[in-house]
Amino acid sequence: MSGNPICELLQIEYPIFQGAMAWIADGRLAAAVSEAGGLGIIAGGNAPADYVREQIRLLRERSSKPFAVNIMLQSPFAEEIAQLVCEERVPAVTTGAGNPARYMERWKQAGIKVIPVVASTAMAKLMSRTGADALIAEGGESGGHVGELSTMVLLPLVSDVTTLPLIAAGGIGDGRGIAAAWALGASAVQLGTRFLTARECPIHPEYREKILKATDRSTVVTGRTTGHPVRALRTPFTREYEAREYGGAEAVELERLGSGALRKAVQDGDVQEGCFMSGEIAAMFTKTQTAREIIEDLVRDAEQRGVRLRGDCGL
Ligand code: TUI
Repeated sequence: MSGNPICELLQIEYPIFQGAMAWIADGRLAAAVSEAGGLGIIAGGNAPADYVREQIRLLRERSSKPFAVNIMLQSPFAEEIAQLVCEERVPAVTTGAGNPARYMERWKQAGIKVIPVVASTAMAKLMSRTGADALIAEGGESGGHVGELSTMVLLPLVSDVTTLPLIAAGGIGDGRGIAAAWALGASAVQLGTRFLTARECPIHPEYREKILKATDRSTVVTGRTTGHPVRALRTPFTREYEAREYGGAEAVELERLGSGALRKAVQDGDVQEGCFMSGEIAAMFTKTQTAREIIEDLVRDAEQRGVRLRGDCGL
């Protein structure tokens, strides 16, 4: 049986990525996921390069398995983190919220596997031409900064315009989602919201409680008028944001309101002013587990639905 292309590319056991959640996905969470056989990803978010260097160090103290660093391309520190990953020889980079073309050659020369997030077929074509090793096709069911298309539509359309291996993201929570992702053309999955429930995930207990209590109507997308739509749990913050957004507020006022709100949720559990980013799939999760339990659960569940994630991954 031929191996899974993503497991072969990254030398990982299971084709399961942990989403790169800004302020959340640190070296400890990523190490736990990589140690369990998935791909742990450190989120650069809006943090400076020194923070990312420290997280890489923390991860390497805990795991010698492959991992990735995610670069949020709208970060003021994107350039310095782009350089740092070369110096640190990180095995793989994922990117989000923009076009990483200007960094690709540098990363390829450093031997880094490059896996951009795409939210459209145009970006998928461009990234295929520019030398990406694989693509994460992320649908608007996901949490945080979202594109316009749903995973159900984006995946097969992207699959039609590229021969690169695809990682499906957005709306995946269990083996059913994995089986669906395979049917749509993916050979790996990325889950963010499910890893918010991991014991190793460094979020405020209030944040975790909100995720565990979420229902199917709990998330909302704000910021469409600014060009930076964000999906988060419905809270006083999103209600205030919506009131201003639909009351005709300028983008700068909205950006000011949003700035720092994610950090307030993650670190302070601030239920009034925090922005609790979350995917739609939060409604599916009712308990905390270790990262290893989550991965083992996903592998078992996918197998029961006819998708084999172990044993044929080329290791
Ligand atoms: O990037 C994400 N999700 C994120 S980033 C983030 S950090 C943040 N913090 C505070 C406020 C706002 C954001 C939180 N969540 N996902 C990956 C993703 N990338 N989704 C969509 C895209 C994307 C969008 C446009 C990728 C490429 C793209 O190309 C635009 C272009 O330049 O043509």
